[in-house]
Amino acid sequence: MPRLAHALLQGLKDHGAREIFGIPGDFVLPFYKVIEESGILPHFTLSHEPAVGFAADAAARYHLGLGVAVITYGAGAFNIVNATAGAYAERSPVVVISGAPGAGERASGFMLHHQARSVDSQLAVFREITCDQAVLDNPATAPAEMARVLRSARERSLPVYIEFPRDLVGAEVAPVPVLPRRESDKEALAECAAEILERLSAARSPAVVVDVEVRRYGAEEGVADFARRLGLPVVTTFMGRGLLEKSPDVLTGTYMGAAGHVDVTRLVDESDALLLLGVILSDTNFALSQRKLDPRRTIHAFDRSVKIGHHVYPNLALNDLVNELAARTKPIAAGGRPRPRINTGFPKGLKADGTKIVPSDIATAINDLFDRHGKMPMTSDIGDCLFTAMEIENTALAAPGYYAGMGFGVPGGIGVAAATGQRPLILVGDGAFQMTGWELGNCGRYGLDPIVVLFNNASWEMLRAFQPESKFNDLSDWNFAAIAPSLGGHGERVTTRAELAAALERAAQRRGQFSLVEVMMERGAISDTLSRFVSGFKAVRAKQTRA
Ligand code: TPW
Ligand code: MG
Repeated sequence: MPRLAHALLQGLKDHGAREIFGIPGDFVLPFYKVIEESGILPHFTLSHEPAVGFAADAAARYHLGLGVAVITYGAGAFNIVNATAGAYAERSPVVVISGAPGAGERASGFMLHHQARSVDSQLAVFREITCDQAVLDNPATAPAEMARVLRSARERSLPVYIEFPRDLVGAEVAPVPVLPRRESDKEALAECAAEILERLSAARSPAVVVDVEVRRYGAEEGVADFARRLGLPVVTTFMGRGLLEKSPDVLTGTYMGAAGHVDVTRLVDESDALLLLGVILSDTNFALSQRKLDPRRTIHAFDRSVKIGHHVYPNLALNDLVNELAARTKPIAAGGRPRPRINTGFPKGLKADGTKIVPSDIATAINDLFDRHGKMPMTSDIGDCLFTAMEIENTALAAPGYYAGMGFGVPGGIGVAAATGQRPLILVGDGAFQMTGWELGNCGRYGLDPIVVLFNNASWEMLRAFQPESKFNDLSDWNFAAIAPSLGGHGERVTTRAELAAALERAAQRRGQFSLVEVMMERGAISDTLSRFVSGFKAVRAKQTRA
């Protein structure tokens, strides 16, 4: 019989986990020993638990398996709450495994170190931000509990919580089974797909909007295939930017309402049959719409249910729906419905001169870099860097576009590099870099060499854009490029377009250590996309206050 720790690790692997991120502590030291010595999954330690959570989240977003974060009880677990909440909001299947006191300690009558209020306060907190939980305090039931929780994570693409008492690491248990996936009801699926196709074919201007669940469930190719067959235009949400990277022929652009390209906005706002696939109906995605999402003209597939008009089909997996739609669709005859051609081109050909840099120049320089060296997978933090990313060619991107928690970019990029072996491009502002930029110091140990583009405006500029009168948004200049060598990387600071282009090219050539390109910009110099977003938001708010 395997031991509980081994069974858990093998169970994780069998459910699609590919690596572990973590920080040990005494409540999890025995499990950590097994992680290291068994070699069942590679593991990466970072410096602060928020980063562990972000890395596991970004890894899952990229390889579509499970992200795994292993932390200690209390101090470690409470430190990862925010990252777990973000993963929940953005539907990323992160398995949070926390060490915990053993049965004897729980009954000792002492308050235990790292304990907040009661021994179970931590479980109560994680109940709120995970979709399923297991406390492995009974070796007889632990395998079934683990199997259920890991299936939940996969099926719902949401974080789960496993609490592992440290005295049971060596307990003998049965292996963790992989439970069969719950099938969608065949009749409901057929009826639902037929109804959707009927609505789409009766519509004058149908369109498809895709968001993160389409990626989480690996349905990108299926959606592209279906859209191609019907000649339907597809747009991503703000949050879903980077989706359908490999199908530019069906993708029309990114919908940002008043902040986006007028033709893309019109396509969505004026559509009379809008198929929303895996879409989070959030303010960042839809607050700037010119027209409310009217249930009579929307079909919404999300969280394993499909809402059409005023009725709901429960328990339909997104992949099943997409496959069923494609299977029932004959390719339209040539000369069928023409897909609207919208040119939402992105800037290219940076004039490498002595002009000061503005955010859109960074997008241009990166587009040029991708032209020369091929696209790189990206992560972005929240800040103007994410709005600038909308001006970069549609490229795989993981970013907190909806939850908007700062600190994701750098550790997220480290997670992507560790999990996929690819070299990522990380976009981050100076404020966010102050939170988690240090984590770059861990790249050297693991041979990771991301390129980091740091938007340094010595400012919390996004906040300033909303509230220009406040002086607290002024940050000081920390000279981040100078810190890079002591973290094992290479740093350079650029202030002109010519320096920016040259520094990016050098970074692309330099392998084996991280490259930090610190781009100095004036306070107040924001991207066009952010500027439109802020004025759109202010207008919505003013309207709400008046109402
Ligand atoms: C964990 C609130 C949103 S954007 C922002 C703050 C403080 C400023 C970001 O500054 P940065 O980028 O990184 O220099 P830029 O382009 O605006 O200059 N705490 C957390 N998350 C959020 N979102 C905030 C505070 C915030
Ligand atoms: Mg800033």
